[in-house]
Amino acid sequence: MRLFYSSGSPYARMVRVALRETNLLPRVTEVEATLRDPASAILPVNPVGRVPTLLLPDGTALTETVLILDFLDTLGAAHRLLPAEGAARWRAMAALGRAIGMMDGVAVWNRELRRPEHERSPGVIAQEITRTNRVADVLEAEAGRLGDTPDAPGIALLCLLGYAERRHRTWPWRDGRPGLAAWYDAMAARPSFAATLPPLSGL
Ligand SMILES: N[C@@H](CCC(=O)N[C@@H](CS)C(=O)NCC(=O)O)C(=O)O
Repeated sequence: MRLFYSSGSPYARMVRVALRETNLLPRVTEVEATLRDPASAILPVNPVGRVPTLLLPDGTALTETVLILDFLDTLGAAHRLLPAEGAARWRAMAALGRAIGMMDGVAVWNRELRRPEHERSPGVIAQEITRTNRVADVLEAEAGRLGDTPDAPGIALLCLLGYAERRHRTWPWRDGRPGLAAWYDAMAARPSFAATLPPLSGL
């Protein structure tokens, strides 16, 4: 299998951390790919052109982080990323969906900031700041319940906050959120996280 990723992508990092936590990395070749580029190595296998893309041996190209994380659980690793069934599975999916929804908001906010100033939408930025802080405040209120297991929801939240630390520092996410910050600092020490550190950006 081949995983197409870019080093700055928090979504691709979720899959890269999961591959390390499940010890599935030896079964996957990680391929760094360019984005928004007509010559990108992703395009011949996936016209969507986004990372993460996981190319299976039969040529199926799985795109979308949640689908890929769910697929990894079918490979028989001892460490599962999501419960196999029942209410626990849907609770974990809900937590994962919430982290991804928050990540989507941060990604839109970040994309606006990368535009020339005269092309930015103050309305979109304000909307995504509100969304992001709203979810972060709920997470802070529930921080005592965040476990220390690197399951799919935990990995997604960790990579989201890791993105805020390295590539979206305009958001002072730690302010007023000591529980979330303590959880992040403890989880960020994991080797899977250190091995996938994104480059710093100017934002
Ligand atoms: N919904 C997708 C989002 C993935 C995504 O937005 N990836 C970005 C990098 S962070 C990308 O590949 N952008 C390139 C593009 O939009 O062409 C997922 O969950 O995997």
